[in-house]
Amino acid sequence: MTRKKSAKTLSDPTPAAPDAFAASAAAYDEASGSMFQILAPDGTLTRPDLLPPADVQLRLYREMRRARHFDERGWVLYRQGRLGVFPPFGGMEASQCGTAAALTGDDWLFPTYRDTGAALTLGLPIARTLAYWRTSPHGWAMPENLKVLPFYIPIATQYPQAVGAALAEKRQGTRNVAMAFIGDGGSSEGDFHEALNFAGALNAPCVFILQNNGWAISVPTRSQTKATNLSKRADGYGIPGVRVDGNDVLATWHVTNEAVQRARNGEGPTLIETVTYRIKPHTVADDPSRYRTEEDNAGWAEKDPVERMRRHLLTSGLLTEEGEGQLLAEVAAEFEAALKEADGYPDPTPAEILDHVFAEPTPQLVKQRAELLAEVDA
Ligand SMILES: Cc1ncc(C[n+]2csc(CCOP(=O)(O)OP(=O)(O)O)c2C)c(N)n1
Ligand SMILES: [Mg+2]
Repeated sequence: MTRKKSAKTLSDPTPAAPDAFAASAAAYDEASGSMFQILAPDGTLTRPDLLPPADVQLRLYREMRRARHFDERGWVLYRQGRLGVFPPFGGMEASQCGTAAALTGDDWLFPTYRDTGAALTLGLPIARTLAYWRTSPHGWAMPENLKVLPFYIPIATQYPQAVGAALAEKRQGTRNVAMAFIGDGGSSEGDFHEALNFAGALNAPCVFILQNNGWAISVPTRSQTKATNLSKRADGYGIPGVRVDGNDVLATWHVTNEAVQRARNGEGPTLIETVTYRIKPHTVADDPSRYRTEEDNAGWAEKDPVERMRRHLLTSGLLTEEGEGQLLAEVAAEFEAALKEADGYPDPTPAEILDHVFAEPTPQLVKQRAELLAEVDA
């Protein structure tokens, strides 16, 4: 693949020029290694031998539909002033739901701000998730029966912490695993590399998901690193790395399921690069037309993970149009009930922002809390 070389550097503050290389091309660059795939973008099977049982296929579709519904309703609620700024993930459902669906409720999930689809798949209640993006404390504390960490906003910190959780499980003699998500941008942070080395050296039961969605805010993957196949970063740490079509939910589930089983069996960590695309803006408050072109986005709508799986299920007869109508109605009803629940939570109060930082507040926080309350009262 030939591509015009861009002179743009990371320190260049100007938006990407129209001739900047296309992130989409980078993600699917043939020279960077083939991707594992089961379901082609047109909904036909490239590996029919690896089709999971019908109940798994239907669950994967349902989880993607739940995630997409959240994403779509989230935009509307944001515009109505009923949800704060949140990072959309529409188009990345296969990358998030297919991977998280390989876990059970006894496993750990360390999601980033973009991984609502993964958290919902593992069972995080929708109402709690809405509360999180409303900055309500009801969304900060995760349910006690679930080992899902609050969405990480600081890039990459979750990776070494996931290794710690995995090692704790190992020491306790369980077969539970820890799964952590990170973006292409985050995979250039030191924490990412330290975590992989740490997990490899100590054979931690970890599954590392690296979602390569083509962009770290306005910086395309190709400008972030000279590496063209991020899964190969695993080689440096002696652990397996897999590059998978991140818009193929059968592929993401298959690969992750294998990695989870290996981790449970004491065979150590795996890095999975899911090659996908951030069709949407970085957050609902971002304007990507400032830094990327139609050419960058070209071809990605056709690779949509939900539509791809839908075609397959309808063709194979596992789903009928009528059955899908019922599924969508159930998904919508579940969301509206959760929204009602979230609407019933009391509004956050100013000092609560400090109340949940430490079990025992530090003297500085006590002082700041008093100052804050005095200011609010005035
Ligand atoms: C430690 C840290 N540095 C910088 C930021 C600002 N920041 C927020 S999102 C982002 C880009 C991350 O891109 P990527 O890892 O590809 O994740 P994506 O947003 O694509 O899901 C940056 C730099 C941050 N939140 N934390
Ligand atoms: Mg990214």
